[in-house]
Amino acid sequence: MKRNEFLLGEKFIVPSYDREKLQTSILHMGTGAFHRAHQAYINEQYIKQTGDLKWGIVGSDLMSATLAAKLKEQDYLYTLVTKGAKQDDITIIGCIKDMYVGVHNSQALLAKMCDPSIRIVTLTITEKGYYRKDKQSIQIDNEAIQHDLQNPNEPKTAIGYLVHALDIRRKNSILPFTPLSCDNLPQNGATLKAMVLSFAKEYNQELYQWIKENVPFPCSMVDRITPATTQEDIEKLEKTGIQDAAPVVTEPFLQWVIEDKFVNGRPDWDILDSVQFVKDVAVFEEMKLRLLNGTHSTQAYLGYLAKYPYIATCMQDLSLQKLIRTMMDTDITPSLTCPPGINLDKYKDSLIERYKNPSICHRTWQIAMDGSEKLPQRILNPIREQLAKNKSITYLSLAVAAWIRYVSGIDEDNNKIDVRDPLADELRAIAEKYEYNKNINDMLQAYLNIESIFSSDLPQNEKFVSSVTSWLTKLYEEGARVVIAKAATQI
Ligand code: CS2
Repeated sequence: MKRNEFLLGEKFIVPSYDREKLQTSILHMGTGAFHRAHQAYINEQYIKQTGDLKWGIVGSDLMSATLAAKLKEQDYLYTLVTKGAKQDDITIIGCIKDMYVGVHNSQALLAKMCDPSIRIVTLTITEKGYYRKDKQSIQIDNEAIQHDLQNPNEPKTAIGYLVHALDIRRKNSILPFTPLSCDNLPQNGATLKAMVLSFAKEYNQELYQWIKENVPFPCSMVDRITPATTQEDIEKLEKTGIQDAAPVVTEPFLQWVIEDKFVNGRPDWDILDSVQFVKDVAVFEEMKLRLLNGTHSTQAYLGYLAKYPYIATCMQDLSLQKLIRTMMDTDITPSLTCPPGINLDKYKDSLIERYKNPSICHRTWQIAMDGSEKLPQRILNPIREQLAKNKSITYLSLAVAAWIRYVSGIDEDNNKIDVRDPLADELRAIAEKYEYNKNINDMLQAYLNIESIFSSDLPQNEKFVSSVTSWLTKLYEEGARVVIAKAATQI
């Protein structure tokens, strides 16, 4: 394939704007499928519609060179396949112009972040990339964080890069960039700020003060269901004549709600209907994190146990579909404030429709990853709020029980589950120690005693503990499919 060109049938397809002239002012950390389906797509549309060539993207990957190498081969162009229930749309994205690999050359990435041309640093580094100890503090004793405190020129973590790059910009009187978190965390901007400040405080008091006074950390809510690309996706695309080693497959739905707080300029992404700049993102974030991500995780654990490979398969089980829709109404909605301009009933119905999309093969196993980092904001915070209001926690507790059953590492046919989680070893060891279902009460207590997940309040809440115990017992005795079916008949 010729560089800078994509072969489609007999024609070469390239973006309609002059890519040579595109400047790069955004640096993105964590250039995975989600970023390429969401922010990069939005940015591409913005460039096409406005002709503004200031806002190209430089990608980065902190951990692996694999994707960067594939993209480099095709001059960073890639195909975005949008799969509707009826038809596919194909867009060639050109706004990522280059990519840095931290693990190979951290100095080059750091230097790029200090370049005055970089005005925004966006992040999709997943929940565990924030090294949260609690709301305000970073895991200061973590090996990678310690490494970054001691090696300012060669950081490893995103937080390390941000702090050291901001420090160099401060010392050279370069305007800071705006760090913009695009991860599924509550108050993601405030969380990023807290972790950056917690690190900076340990590193240099003056820098800490400067960041506090000069760097805004807008929150944002991001949404587009984007499964990991498979070999099959690549082969299917090849049949249409497009050779792309790194395409992305996504759904039609798209939303980005951003707090309007930038220090060094920003594109008017909101010329697109799917983007909004607002004063307060919190209500949007909570709605999405609980209604979408919370029910996604519930389907991931229950669905995996029930042998449903994809979210769309979960939705084919009408009992599970009913349970998830009811969970949204009874266990989640009472904990929410309705965001302006949103009709919650329509939003919930549309989530079910999105989950049903048969062309999106979103594996339950993929969503089940990193549950110890996801559960608190998706499931446990709503549980706390529902308990305080004396509202239902029935299905939220079922989600917790299914997670415990899943992280035990053995499925209902006694096969090993490939549990991917920073705490995977610890989680499996608990199940082994209590011999799985032989000692459910003690085993459950041991799980609930993991403070970084459940804090100290939930293990002491009788209603919560008894509800999870009862579901976990049923999951072990009857299996996930029966539990789902019986629960649905009681709705
Ligand atoms: C999913 C999200 O993998 C997961 O945990 O819940 O990636 C989800 O698909 C996105 O947040 C949708 O916007």
